Amino acid sequence: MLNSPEPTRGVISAEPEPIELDWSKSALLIIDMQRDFLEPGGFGETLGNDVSQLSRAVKPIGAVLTAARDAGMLVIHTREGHLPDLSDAPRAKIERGAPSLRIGDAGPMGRILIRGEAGHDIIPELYPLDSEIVIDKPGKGAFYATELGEVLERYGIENLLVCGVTTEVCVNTTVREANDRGYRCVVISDGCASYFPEFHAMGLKMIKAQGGIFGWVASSAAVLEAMTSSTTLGATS
Ligand code: C5J
Repeated sequence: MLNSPEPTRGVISAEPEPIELDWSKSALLIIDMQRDFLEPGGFGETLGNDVSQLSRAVKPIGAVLTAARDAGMLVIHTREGHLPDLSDAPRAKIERGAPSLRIGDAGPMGRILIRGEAGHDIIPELYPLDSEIVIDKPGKGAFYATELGEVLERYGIENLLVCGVTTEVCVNTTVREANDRGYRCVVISDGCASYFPEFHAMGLKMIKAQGGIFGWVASSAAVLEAMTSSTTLGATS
């Protein structure tokens, strides 16, 4: 692929239809695989969620991450979280609901959803390499109040392979933001997860419905297959 003289294009068997991508204009975008969402004692659990629901996405993401690294594809990780003084955290976000701990409160992995705390960090299994880009975001969407747009422009990226958590919140919000900005998003179905399996299923369905109104959905196996057996079809995406 990128690291070889082979063609740099590949066709992913996706829904609602296959999509051909130029790998040199594609990036892997891993959304919020943080301890705060996946481990007990973090933000996700304070909201009353069963955090074990998210672990199923780790292996598929790991497989695609390894392939992307081997291929020299741009890899971007995001982390949802706030500055220690909470100046970037809307009161409406902090005050809502009745969580066991609120954003900024001290928890077993440090202050909940605060940058620099242990819980805010990415899980060890998917830890970014020094060479990879990490985007800190205060919102659910990865474009809002971040440098993501400039980074993608700088690297000439047109296509995003998107995975992470949670399917219906930060993954969906980011895909919608990306779609409006003209990016082709292929969402890796088993590389996403939700605390609510029915929201995961519906979140994917919303993306690929109506001819792919927000993007495409493909399994990690289909993405890996396309990455390892690139072909050219003459399409221009
Ligand atoms: C949530 C996220 N669910 N990363 N954040 O609050 O999806």
